[in-house]
Amino acid sequence: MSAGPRRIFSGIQPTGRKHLGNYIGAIRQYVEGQESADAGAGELAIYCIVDLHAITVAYDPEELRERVHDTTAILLAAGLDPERCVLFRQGDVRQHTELCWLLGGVTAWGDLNRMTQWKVKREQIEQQTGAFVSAGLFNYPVLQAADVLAYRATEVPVGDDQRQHIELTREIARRFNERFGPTLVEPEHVIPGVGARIMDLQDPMSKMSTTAGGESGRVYVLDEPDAIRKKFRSAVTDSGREVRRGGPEGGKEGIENLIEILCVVRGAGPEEIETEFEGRGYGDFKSAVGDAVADFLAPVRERYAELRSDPGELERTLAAGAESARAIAEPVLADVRDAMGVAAPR
Ligand code: AQP
Repeated sequence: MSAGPRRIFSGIQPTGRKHLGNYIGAIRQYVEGQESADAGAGELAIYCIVDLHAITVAYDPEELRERVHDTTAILLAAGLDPERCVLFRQGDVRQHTELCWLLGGVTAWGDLNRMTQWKVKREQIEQQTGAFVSAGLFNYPVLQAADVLAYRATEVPVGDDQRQHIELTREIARRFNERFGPTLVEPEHVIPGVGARIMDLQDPMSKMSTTAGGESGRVYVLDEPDAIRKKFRSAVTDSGREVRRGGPEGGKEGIENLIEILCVVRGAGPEEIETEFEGRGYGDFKSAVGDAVADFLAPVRERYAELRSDPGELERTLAAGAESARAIAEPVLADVRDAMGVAAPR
């Protein structure tokens, strides 16, 4: 189906404690999307806190509600403005779960079984005692496809780890349109050129992650400045002394990660940073990155504290967002039901 005006959609997990990778790879892009969407031309940015995805692994119901508020406050503190984007909680918009079921009819089991995130998470869970791997975890990418396709999104800003899921979303839309006629829009993923994969500070071969790796490798958006500086000072690098990217032979992934982080925080290019730190050694460089990140995140942390102290207002914001989201998604669902021949005809 041919796409309408630019429509941006992305979802984020209500883990509450978002890390620097989430911030640089995704949240920063959400704000840019909101800023660049031209409302006059019908362009719109839609962001969703995916509580329904969170229930696919072990969780506590009371805590989930709290973490949704944490994540909402982080997004608002980072610059999302409910007057200029649609911000809502996934569980408030039933169209997501309905579309997930309907899309199950055009999703290949084998495709889901090939998803890297499924394989990795399943293995992580199986290593725990009393491991329970839910069917929801297996179906996670179908719900993710429904999230995006329910809005006929044209763009999905995500970090590099979500590339495969967005490819599958495109495949599901294609298969649906071939089988039932042009109904859904195949979205493009938008992966930032710099900062799409921020690496763990203690294990620079692995991405910074909420569930894998230890606390010292992960910088939280809400960490105190001193904690941030300490984590960067102890970041794993290599036995060399030169602050420069490693090239294809590898071996300098730690330094490369720090250069990339500083590029994003300063809005600078890597050459500029390599020149500035020439001959200054790793200690100086790591301190400079820690200071820059602490300064970068401080205003977000301060705004967060204020926003998080008013859960009633956060709920009102989410409720208003859900109402707007339903108004966009329902006509798409009506088209999908009609095309598939389910439920009473319109
Ligand atoms: N290390 C990262 N670098 C850049 N972008 C990243 N993202 C995640 N990690 C990095 C992007 O952040 C967005 C929101 O992610 P999420 O909270 O929905 O969870 P996730 O993708 O599963 O990543 P997490 O938070 O690290 O959790 P786990 O431990 O489960 O992998 C997404 O756009 C993601 O690409």
